[in-house]
Amino acid sequence: MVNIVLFGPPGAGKGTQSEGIIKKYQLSHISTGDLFRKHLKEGTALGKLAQQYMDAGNLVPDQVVIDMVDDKIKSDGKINGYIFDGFPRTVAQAEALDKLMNGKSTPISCMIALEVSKAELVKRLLNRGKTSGRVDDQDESKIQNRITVYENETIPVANYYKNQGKFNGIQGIGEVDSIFKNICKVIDARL
Ligand code: B4P
Repeated sequence: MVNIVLFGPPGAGKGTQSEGIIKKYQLSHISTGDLFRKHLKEGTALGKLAQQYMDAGNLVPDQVVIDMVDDKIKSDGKINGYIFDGFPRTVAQAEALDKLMNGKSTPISCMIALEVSKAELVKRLLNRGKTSGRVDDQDESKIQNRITVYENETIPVANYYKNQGKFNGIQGIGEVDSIFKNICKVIDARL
């Protein structure tokens, strides 16, 4: 069992790289962003609550995110492991995840952090905004806010995993396939 936290700023390529990782290692994918967008599409109360935060580029409150992940994990059967994509985004979420996974005797194996410059992030997200229909990708000031929120609230999560000796930084600029190969090297070393 291998449990991976895929980390990085908005637009770093977490969703993009998750696709290849899930296929290769047959892992269960938990993307909190995707889960919220599914709730939004289905018009659930959780979706409506999350929308106001997401559209502005702010984080959804911790307890809401933690409860949603908790529910998802409890409903899973036997699996090879998890890839957590876009979660945890705060130290409180990281602590809750540790509690959850340690309680199942399947701790987090490693964090893989995609490193991408701000200019490249803004370029990618504005470009995705042309076709994604995502409100948070269409306005540069919202994108800047997401990056600021990342710097203030999410970067401390990297230090949390550094202190546990689980942090692995990967250059996130370049061909998707070559970034994927570097990610696989980190995962293979943990299998
Ligand atoms: P997320 O859905 O997690 O999304 P993201 O940060 O926008 O993007 P990601 O890094 O996955 O980028 P992608 O691969 O798509 O979050 C959205 C919102 O949900 C948050 O702002 C927040 O409000 C809420 N939320 C989610 N989780 C939460 C949590 N735990 N706590 C609180 N709130 C939470 O890549 C982006 C673009 O780059 C794509 O167009 C892609 O094609 C392109 N790209 C990828 N790799 C590339 C490469 N190597 N070269 C060139 N382009 C590349």
